[in-house]
Amino acid sequence: MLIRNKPSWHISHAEVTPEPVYLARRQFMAGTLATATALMLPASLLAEEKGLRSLSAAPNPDYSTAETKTPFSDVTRYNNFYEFGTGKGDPARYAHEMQVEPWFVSVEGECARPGRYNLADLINEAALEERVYRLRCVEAWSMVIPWVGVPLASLIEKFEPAPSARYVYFETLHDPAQMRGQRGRFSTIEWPYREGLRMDEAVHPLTFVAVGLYGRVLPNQNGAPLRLVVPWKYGFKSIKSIVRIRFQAERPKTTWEQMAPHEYGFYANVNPHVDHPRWSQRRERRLPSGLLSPNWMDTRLFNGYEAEVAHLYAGMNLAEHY
Ligand SMILES: Nc1nc2c(c(=O)[nH]1)N[C@H]1C(S)=C(S)[C@@H](COP(=O)(O)O)O[C@H]1N2
Ligand SMILES: [Mo]
Repeated sequence: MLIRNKPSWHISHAEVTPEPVYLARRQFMAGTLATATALMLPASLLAEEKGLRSLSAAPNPDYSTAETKTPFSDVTRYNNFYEFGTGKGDPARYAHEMQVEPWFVSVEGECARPGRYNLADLINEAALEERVYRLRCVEAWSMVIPWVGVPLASLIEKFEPAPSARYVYFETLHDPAQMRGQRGRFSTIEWPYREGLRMDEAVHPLTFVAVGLYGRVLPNQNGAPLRLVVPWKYGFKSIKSIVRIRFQAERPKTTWEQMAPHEYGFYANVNPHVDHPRWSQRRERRLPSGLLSPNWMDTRLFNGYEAEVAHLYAGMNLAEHY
């Protein structure tokens, strides 16, 4: 007998699982078989990863979690980078339209060495390290990503900030010709994307600037060629494709805080006890996550970096300064 209409629950893995998650699962299965892994990987995925220049970086176990890493395919296909669209797949689809070499960073404000720097002269490739950090998005999903880069403090010291510089401000490239999300009147954000840190947060040893991930240069969708990584704060603080750094006395106006101050604060420290007005922050979906294995877990204060960073906020009411 020919059953024309399968019952609704009779669906294959591929149908219920978002494609990146499905591909990642195949990759994982291949790994457990331990042989001929490459044969089971989708050719396109391999090509994508191989197409990126590799970077050698010394693993830094002191600053790395041993948690299972989120596969390359999820890290590079499920992104927030509104300059290329608001869909999670938009950055992977369109970020190749951005030219990342050469790349210049303007350094301004209260420091002894302002100027327009060529990124190639700012990052010493021999000093690169790998750090495996958790990344917790304010939207309640998270990943574990092996970043390649240097501590932000090592970059900041080159510019010799003045004692009056209490904050560091960052800006992303604003170029509608290369960033389709910045074109037209459909864009919701007032560009460029802006972020900032208090100086003590900026020079904290956990605060990192990434130029790569998974041992390769950063894919454009992840914020090439230079992006911030602040692992104890919600992902929106980790600004991508940085072209401007300014040292200043006043607290900078940052993109999400300006757009919706009741929902997104300047501090944006990961905190399971302070809910977003429209959803709970108590738990998070660790990617890869699918309908059959959503992979929910408890969110930790300061994203699990409490021992390292809690002192920065001693005496502060975290519900008030969210
Ligand atoms: N310029 C810029 N930086 C950005 C964003 C953005 O839209 N534009 N999104 C932020 C958000 S909300 C998150 S969660 C992270 C996502 O980084 P990933 O795509 O590398 O995982 O980037 C952050 N940095
Ligand atoms: Mo985010």
